[in-house]
Parts: sequence; C-alpha cells; structure tokens
Amino acid sequence: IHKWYHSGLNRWHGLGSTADFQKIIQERCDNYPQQIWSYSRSRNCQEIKQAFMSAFISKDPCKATKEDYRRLIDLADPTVPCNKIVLWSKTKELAREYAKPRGLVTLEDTLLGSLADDLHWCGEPGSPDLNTWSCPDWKKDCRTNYLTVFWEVLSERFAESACGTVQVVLDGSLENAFNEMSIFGRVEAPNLKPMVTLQAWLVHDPGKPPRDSCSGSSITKLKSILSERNVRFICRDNLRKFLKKRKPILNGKYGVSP
Ligand code: C8R
Repeated sequence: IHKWYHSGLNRWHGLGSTADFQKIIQERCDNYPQQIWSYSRSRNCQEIKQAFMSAFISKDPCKATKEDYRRLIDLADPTVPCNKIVLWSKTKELAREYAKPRGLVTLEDTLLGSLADDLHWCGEPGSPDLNTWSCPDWKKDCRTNYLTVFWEVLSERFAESACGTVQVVLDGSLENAFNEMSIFGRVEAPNLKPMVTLQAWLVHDPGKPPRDSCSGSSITKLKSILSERNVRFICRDNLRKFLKKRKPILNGKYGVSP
C-alpha cells in the first residue's frame, strides 16, 4: 500500500496542486509586465510568493477564509483605471480576446490574477508541502477551499474597485446566461458600486440555438440585483457589431450566426 493511501492525501475529489506551483508563481511574477493597471504596493516577487504560500500551507484545505489571503491581496491589490474592466462568466477565452486588442483588462491581466490563472493549490495540516494528489472540490468536498476563496476575494476586490462602465461577456447559448451561483453572479455583480454602468454582451455559439437573451429571465434577475444597487444596466443580444471589426475573433468557438 502506497504512502499516500495511509496519509489520506488522496481523499479529495478535485485536482491536486499544480506541479512546480512555487516555481510557476515566481516565474510569472518575475515576467509580469509593469503596465499602468499592474500597480501593486510590493514589486517584491519573493515577498508576494511567500505571502501566497503562507496563506494555505499547513492549513486545513477546507477551512479557507478571506482573512488568510488578506496579506497577499494587500501586497498586490488590483487597481484598474475607469472604463477598462471586462468581467465574464463561462466565457474566459472570448472575454480575453475581446479585451486584449481594445486595451481592456480582465482579472487575469492583473498581477494576482495572472499568477493564479489555471493553477491549483492546497496544503495539508501539519505539512510544509502542497498536496499534489488531490485538493477539495467545490461541490463534492467543501466550498471554503483555498482555490474558491482566492477567486472570490480577488474578484470581490476587482468588482468593488471598478468605476465608469464595466463590461461583462455572458454565454447566451446556456439556459441561464446569468448564473447566480457563479463568481460573477454571487460576488462581482453584487459588489459593483452605485453609479457604475454594467454593459452586458450576450454571445451565442453559432453551432447552437440561442437559449438565453437580454429579455430572458436570468438577465431580468441580474437587472433586479443591479437596480437595487443603483447600477445602470445595458444589455446587447449579440456581438455582431464589435466582432465584425475584428475578424479573427470569429474563428473561435463563439461568433454570430449569419
Ligand atoms: N474570475 C473568477 N474565476 C476565475 C478567474 C477570474 O478572473 N480566473 C480563473 N482562472 N478563474 P466560470 P465565474 C477560475 O464559472 O464563476 C472572476 C476559478 O477556478 O466560467 O462567473 C472574473 O473577473 C473559478 O472557479 O466563471 C470573472 O468576471 C472558475 O475559473 C468572474 O470572476 C470560474 O469560471 C468569472 O467567474
């Protein structure tokens, strides 16, 4: 019987920590371009890496709190100029393709977002190492896992800091383009400041019939959450107009039906 079986490192249902997690964090930090929106209090990658590790190392992987990440977030708070933020839900790649040529910013463009993008991490009580066998799954194990709480805290800060017009790219090929259980739904939309304008773009997968629209019930729900907060809302049913100007985006999974 293997060692991991005894130690229980394999007991969670999610992917284990990414191999070379620390090395990847360090490299991404060292290579991070110093642009205006990347302002962060510390440019010390050693310090940032240390704060990241000590947030979860040796701790119960199901007992993550916002507090655990406070030092890390304080070191590299995402700050983006007004009118430049693009949010998304189930449309990360498309949102990034939309944002990039327009000088707009998704959370993955900020320092902490870029460090953590596509990585997995969790520790084990009493151990100085990451658990590379398994980490808690949101549904099957616990919601308060370190990955989920990290994205929640960071997304909350990102949304809170937004000013002017904020855009969001949503998938109109899903039954609910706006999903209250998603991070956009449960964290970002409810944390936009009053007087912000949210501009939603519903994208439709050309291979599938559109299932949700600006007049559908999920968007109506989003509208009501926003109006309680005095956030203005604009919704566009397809991306035809802006996609036309940028042909290459049409080669992706999403586009506009003829
Ligand atoms: N945001 C949330 N989650 C993020 C993320 C990000 O920027 N970047 C990554 N890689 N992830 P989803 P959602 C990972 O269900 O829940 C911000 C996390 O592991 O398609 O509505 C961003 O600003 C997370 O569990 O979208 C964006 O606006 C999944 O991807 C929303 O929150 C979430 O993918 C998107 O979160």
